[in-house]
Amino acid sequence: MEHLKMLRLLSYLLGLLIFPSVQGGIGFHSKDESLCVLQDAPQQCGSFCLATLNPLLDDSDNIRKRLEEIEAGLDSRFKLAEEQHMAVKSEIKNQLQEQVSKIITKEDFANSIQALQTKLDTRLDRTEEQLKSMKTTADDNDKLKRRVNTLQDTIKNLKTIEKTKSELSSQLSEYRIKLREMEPFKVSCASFPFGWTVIQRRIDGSENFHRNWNDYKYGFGNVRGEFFIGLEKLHRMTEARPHELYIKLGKVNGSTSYAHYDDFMIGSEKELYELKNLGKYSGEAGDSLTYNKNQKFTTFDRDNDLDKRNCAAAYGAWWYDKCGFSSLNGKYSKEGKGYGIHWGSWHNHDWQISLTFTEMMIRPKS
Ligand SMILES: [Ca+2]
Repeated sequence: MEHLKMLRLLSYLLGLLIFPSVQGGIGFHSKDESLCVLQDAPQQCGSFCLATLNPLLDDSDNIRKRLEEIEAGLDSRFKLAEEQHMAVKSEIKNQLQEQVSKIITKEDFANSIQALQTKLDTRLDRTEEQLKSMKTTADDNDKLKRRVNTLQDTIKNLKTIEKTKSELSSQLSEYRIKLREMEPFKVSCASFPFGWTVIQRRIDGSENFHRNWNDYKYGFGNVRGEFFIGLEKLHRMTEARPHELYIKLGKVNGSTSYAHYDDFMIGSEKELYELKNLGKYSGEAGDSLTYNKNQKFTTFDRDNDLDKRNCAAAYGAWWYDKCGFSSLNGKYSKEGKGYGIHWGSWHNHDWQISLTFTEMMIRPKS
């Protein structure tokens, strides 16, 4: 019996050794059920066990096949996983490349270049406009310079013309007169009215008119400025042919007027240079001389007037009656005030008014 128990134990241990790893995994029942029960006949024992083991051994093949299938499945899943990993990796790579390409694409670069080009073009356009403007300004400056030069030349020419005109005018404003039994003498021509010879001029008080008989006989002063032609010349000129008398007058305020007599004649020294004739008055200043017609000439040293006093001593040399209403050789007053140069009919016989301009002119009657 001891031997039987030992065999059964050995069989059990053998089963444990052969199938230690397939318990529960291959449907082998092992709990308390006896797997290899030795029968009474020992000679049948071996065959019995083999009969029991054979199916188990057959199952091991199945198990191996299953394991191989499992392994193959694992390989397949591993390959699939690897493929998926590669796919994901590839997708991420593509996405990264796409993102990178989105950050800097050719189009963006081209747009950037285009924007820069536009900015550059704008700046260039402005610079070109500024250059054009500067060039225009420079051209204008050149034009102005040329105009200034032209104007300067014109001014020079005008000055030359003015000088020539002045010289010609000076030459033309004077001419020499040769009268019977007299040395030739210069006389002044009036600029206006044209064709008149100036015989007396007061313009600035530069000449002394408080002079004696002899001075008035021969004349004095500068024919280009203030002067008196001389009574002897007036006698010779007006004796030779009939003359008109034109008198221009001016006040300190710039106003002017005139008086015209159409038949002016002066007597000889023997006649005391009498105002022999005047003719008819015309003009705007009024007639302040006809009253003195046929009167002798009086100077402070030759009293030929009809007044008790010497009218010339008070009012300057003139043809006086009991004095009169005019005195163009009186004292000069630059302020135009006081007893001096008078033409009463022009300033309401206000003797406080003194004229500051006179020109007596004669011309032969036509
Ligand atoms: Ca007198």
